[in-house]
Amino acid sequence: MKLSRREFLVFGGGVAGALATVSAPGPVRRLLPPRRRFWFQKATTAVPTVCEMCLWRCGAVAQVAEGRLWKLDGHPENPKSNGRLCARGLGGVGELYDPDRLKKPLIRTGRRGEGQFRETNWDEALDVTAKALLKIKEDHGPEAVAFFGHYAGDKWFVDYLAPAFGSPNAAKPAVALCTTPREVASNLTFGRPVGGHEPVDWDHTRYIILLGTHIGENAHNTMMQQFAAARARGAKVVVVDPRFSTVASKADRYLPIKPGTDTALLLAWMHYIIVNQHYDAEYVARYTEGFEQLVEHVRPFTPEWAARITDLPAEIIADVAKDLCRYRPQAVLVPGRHVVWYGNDTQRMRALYLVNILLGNYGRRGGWYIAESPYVEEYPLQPFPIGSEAGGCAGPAASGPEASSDRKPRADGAGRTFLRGGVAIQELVEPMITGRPYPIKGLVSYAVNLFHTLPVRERTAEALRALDFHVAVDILPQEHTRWADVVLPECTYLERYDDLITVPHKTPFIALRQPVVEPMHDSRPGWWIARELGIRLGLEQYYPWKTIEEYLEQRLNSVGLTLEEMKKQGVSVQKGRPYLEDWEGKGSPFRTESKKIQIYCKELAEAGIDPLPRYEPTPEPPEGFFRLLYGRAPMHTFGRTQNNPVLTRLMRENEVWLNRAVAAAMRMTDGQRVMLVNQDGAKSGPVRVRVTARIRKDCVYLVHGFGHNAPGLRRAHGRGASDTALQTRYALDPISGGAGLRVNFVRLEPEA
Ligand SMILES: Nc1nc2c(c(=O)[nH]1)N[C@H]1C(S)=C(S)[C@@H](COP(=O)(O)OP(=O)(O)OC[C@H]3O[C@@H](n4cnc5c(=O)[nH]c(N)nc54)[C@H](O)[C@@H]3O)O[C@H]1N2
Ligand SMILES: Nc1nc2c(c(=O)[nH]1)N[C@H]1C(S)=C(S)[C@@H](COP(=O)(O)OP(=O)(O)OC[C@H]3O[C@@H](n4cnc5c(=O)[nH]c(N)nc54)[C@H](O)[C@@H]3O)O[C@H]1N2
Ligand code: SF4
Ligand SMILES: [Mo]
Repeated sequence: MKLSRREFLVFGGGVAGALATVSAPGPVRRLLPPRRRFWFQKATTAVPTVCEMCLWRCGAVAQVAEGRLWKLDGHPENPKSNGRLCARGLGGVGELYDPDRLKKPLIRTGRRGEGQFRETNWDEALDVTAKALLKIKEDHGPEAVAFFGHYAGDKWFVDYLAPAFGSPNAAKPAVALCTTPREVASNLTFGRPVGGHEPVDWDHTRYIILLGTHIGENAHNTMMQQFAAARARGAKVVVVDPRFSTVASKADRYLPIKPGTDTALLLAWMHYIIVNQHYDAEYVARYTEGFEQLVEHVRPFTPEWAARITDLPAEIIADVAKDLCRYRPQAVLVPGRHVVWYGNDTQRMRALYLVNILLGNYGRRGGWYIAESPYVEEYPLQPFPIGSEAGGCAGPAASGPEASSDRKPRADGAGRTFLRGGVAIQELVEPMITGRPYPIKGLVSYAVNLFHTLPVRERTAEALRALDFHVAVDILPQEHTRWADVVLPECTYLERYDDLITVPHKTPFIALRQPVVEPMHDSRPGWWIARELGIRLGLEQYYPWKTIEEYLEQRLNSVGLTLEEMKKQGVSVQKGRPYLEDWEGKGSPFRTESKKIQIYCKELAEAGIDPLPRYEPTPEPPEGFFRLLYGRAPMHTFGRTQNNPVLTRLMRENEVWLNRAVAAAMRMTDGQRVMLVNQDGAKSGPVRVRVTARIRKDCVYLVHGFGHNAPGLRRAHGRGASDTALQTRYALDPISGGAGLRVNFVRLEPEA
């Protein structure tokens, strides 16, 4: 597909880059096809910054000329990018120059959801917002205003403005829909989080197992690079997935597991490794507690037992276990990231960790390294009235003191003591609808795609209808912005500073996001919006800094850096302690009570929960229905890039994957348009059918993020189907508060 000259002019050089999946940095000219060269006759300036086209946050280098961004490359020294960007990173140019962006502050004139607004200036928009939030605070207390956020800028709202305002209801809803179970399981087992950058020691591993996690479609840049390098080095790969994913096509073994049965497979692997005494006995004795209980626990879980549940041959289950032991400790089961699947997800993650532990790979070369955060001090602020403990998709944020309010409807306050950072989603919106345990009347939403991210859309709408006031800070006219009273247009990551990007890693590092061009339209950076709002809310004492430069300078000085230097280099890498040997004589890396790895989890036992993981079946699809599975496509991020002029050209809409034999029996043909209807009658589509042998017969598959119905997203509107629209149920993980989304079923109806 070729661009027209006009589109090229509008969207600049990023197009040339986006069509190649990755590109090395270098003189811009060399990377361009010769006939486009004339656009780049002028010299460009290279400005290092940080990509935010997804949450991985790679280092980027922007090529800028005459105030215009022409191209983005990967930062060569940033460990996240290692000189490259993924297709979405390259397509950041399209986000900056998307003509559909929010351009001016808006005030609602019609009913919520109607999308009727008038344009206004920043003063009025901020004054109206502050007045409404203060009124709610006066009438109901500060906790009656909730703050939802995601992405880097949520620091200014969820982690800063909310606790300064005094609201404990500061949440990153994406957490409970993404990583919570693996983080909670990791904290219970190792006393450490997994963290935003999965600490798999790709550089040395020889045997890799991927459960679900679909690297390559899940396009986290460095992980794709490291996976490819490991594979090229000869590492063996096993993929367990009901769908023959892209990465399955690179695997030595593909296990088409029955959806929802992974815990049984993991238990059988433990059984095999223990019964055959193939585990790392020295490691287990030295670093773990509770192995004896595990030996008893897994006795019944033979490969034959698991074969009946998982639909996989017992010999293959045993073979893989044998191989794992042959390659240990350079053998690793990768944690995955989106791990809210069926509701029993913390236990599945515990099971995955336990197999790794038997292989003795945590803290060992070729297994899991021990990730540490870089050292850098926070800006010295006077303490907030309450602590901030919201976590991000990338794991729990730095937690402050426990929130003092006993009137908080948060999951950790409601008896689920294991929940840190993640918030069970029903506890986010119920108080808005029912006023119980106390009312939430106001919402500040920052970069959360409420209607695409949260399941049970009808309830989200009900909650938004019930609010006294909703202010949305976004860059695009997404559906939820139509449900706001005030809409504040933020500028994109390419037009602003954010707080320092600090990454727990093998080599912990700090990176700087800085503007590469001036803010377009009447948009403003998040830090500025939050600060201006804070001052209008009477919170000046928490904003002793006047400019973001001043704030960043102070933080950087704490590690002997200056802003001037960081603006040039973009990144500063520190030394880590990735392996157990680096900890010899320096205390235990395991921050559990016993300072050992908890195979048997006492904390769970005390709470009356299985201290060792057990397989729990998930309900089967009713007759005529398929389980709805979903995942990523490499050229899109969630529901935020379907309008991106560059990325839309790479993938315009999603398709519903349907097994070939099933399609034949149903007389469905490839490319046919259908509506998807779920068990509760919710519909989405029309969407094209992709008839394929690459999926089991009991499920169908959609790429998440399509099926937009906001008219302002002119390119995305009406294209494809939305998995979220079909998720009218979820299975709550009782340990972490995560919401398992793969418990919805759909049937296909030919389009009328
Ligand atoms: N391009 C792109 N990349 C992204 C993102 C993006 O938006 N776009 N988002 C990023 C984020 S925040 C996240 S959380 C990650 C998510 O990416 P992952 O963590 O890799 O997501 P998963 O949900 O584990 O993987 C989806 C796969 O699980 C398979 N699957 C479904 N059910 C089962 C089952 O019962 N058992 C097994 N074994 N497999 C199953 C599906 O067929 C699909 O191939 O992606 C990240 N990377
Ligand atoms: N059905 C279903 N639900 C899911 C998932 C799924 O696969 N299927 N995945 C889950 C997972 S793993 C995750 S991590 C979450 C992701 O959840 P979200 O982060 O909510 O997903 P996005 O669609 O990326 O929404 C980002 C929002 O921020 C806006 N935005 C983008 N850039 C900026 C910016 O610079 N500033 C501001 N102010 N706004 C910006 C976008 O327009 C969009 O409205 O979704 C979860 N929910
Ligand atoms: S993985 Fe891609 S989109 Fe995400 S930060 Fe890196 S380059 Fe940007
Ligand atoms: Mo995620």
